Amino acid sequence: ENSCEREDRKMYQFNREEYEKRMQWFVNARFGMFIHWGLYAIPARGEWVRSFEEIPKEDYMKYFDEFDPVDYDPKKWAKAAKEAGMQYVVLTAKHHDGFCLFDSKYTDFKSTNTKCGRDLVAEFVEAVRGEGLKVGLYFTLLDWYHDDYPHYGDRNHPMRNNPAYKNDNRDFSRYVDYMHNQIREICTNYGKLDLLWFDFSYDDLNGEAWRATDLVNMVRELQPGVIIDNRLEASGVGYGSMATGNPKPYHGDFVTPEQIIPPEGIKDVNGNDLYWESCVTMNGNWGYHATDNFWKPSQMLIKKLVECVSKGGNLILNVGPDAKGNIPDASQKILSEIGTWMKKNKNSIYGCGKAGIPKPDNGRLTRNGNKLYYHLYENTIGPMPLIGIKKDQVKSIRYLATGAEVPISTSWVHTDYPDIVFADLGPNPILPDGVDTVL
Ligand code: JFZ
Repeated sequence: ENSCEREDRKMYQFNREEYEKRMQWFVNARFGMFIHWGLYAIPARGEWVRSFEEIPKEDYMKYFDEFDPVDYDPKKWAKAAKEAGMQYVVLTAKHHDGFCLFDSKYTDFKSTNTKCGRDLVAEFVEAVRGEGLKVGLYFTLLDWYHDDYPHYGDRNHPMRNNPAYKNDNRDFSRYVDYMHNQIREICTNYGKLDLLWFDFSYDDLNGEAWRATDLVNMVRELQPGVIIDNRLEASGVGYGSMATGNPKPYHGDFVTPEQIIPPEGIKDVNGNDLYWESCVTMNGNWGYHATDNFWKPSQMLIKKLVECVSKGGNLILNVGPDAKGNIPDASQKILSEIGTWMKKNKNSIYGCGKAGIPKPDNGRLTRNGNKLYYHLYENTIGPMPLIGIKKDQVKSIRYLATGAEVPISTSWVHTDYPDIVFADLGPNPILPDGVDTVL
């Protein structure tokens, strides 16, 4: 099927009301899990290993021959996500190496043709839905396996123009047909998908080079409620036309800052907030890496989640399961520590957004309607000033984790500040949760 044959299709038209409606769950969720998993879990040097090490196709095939994730049990992944307080999970159905975790009829390079013989995506979507979470699939626009893909696609990498990979018979249009066909399979064979995460555009490979309008029309027809990232047009950097006030049909629904939290949230040219999701790794790699032990502490990641919410965005935190299909112990530990905090403090995350008050110097603010959540990061000496909050706006103050009352201070100490509300955290205020105490 090509673009001409699709003329009868209903063309996607931007509709603000439908847009806000389909974004509702995503905005309320605020916290998701990214899973990067594929053949590259075997070399265990990250998902770019084939490109970075310039591994020829024949040599990479040994991982295909070996692939046998005996411990693959996506119910465990889904449970781990849920326990951490995450509300959606996105799995790499296909990453840049071209290996499909789903049973595509357009390639032999797929999990069903390995020792494991399973459609890993089918089991995944079922497991995630089983936990009551939203389900998403990541799908690469690049494909280092397909003979018609022009080059390795890393703008900084020598392999991109490596003459050894020159092939005058490449037919890019044939590749795009292949890509569209596989996305049609993804959108047809796995039930209702909540999110699609396409990755990524660069140089002249963006937008209509992928026949993106056509692609989005197809996706919207097959999956009417799905939300789509912005990388059919933009990449990790750059917001795309969504921010210009003149969005292209394939602008996507949300912006995808990568390994960064946008300093001041993200707005379009007219000053309206855009939907965004920071994608962040727990160590320094997306795919499993055997020797990367630079794990971010869970206390820090909790603060990063709060930072995203306080700036009006989401956080999708990554895990890279190993070759057997297990989430690494270090990631598991981080997830459960975040979960402990989330169990008590989730109301300051779900459904919350910007507070509309400047960030206080001792923490961050999130808001849900008329409830303000004060994430306190520093002890105070004596009563704690609630800067930016007017007296008549404060009805009561509670510790979110315990429900315990925090009296409004009447101490003589601060009579010099008649307009500031002080919270009385007691004579020797100690933050009960140590790190991120929410009032
Ligand atoms: C991409 C992938 O290459 C990576 O493996 C991972 O899946 C991540 C979530 O997304 O990373 C990118 C994509 C684009 C840029 C940088 C990293 N970019 O354009 O700068």
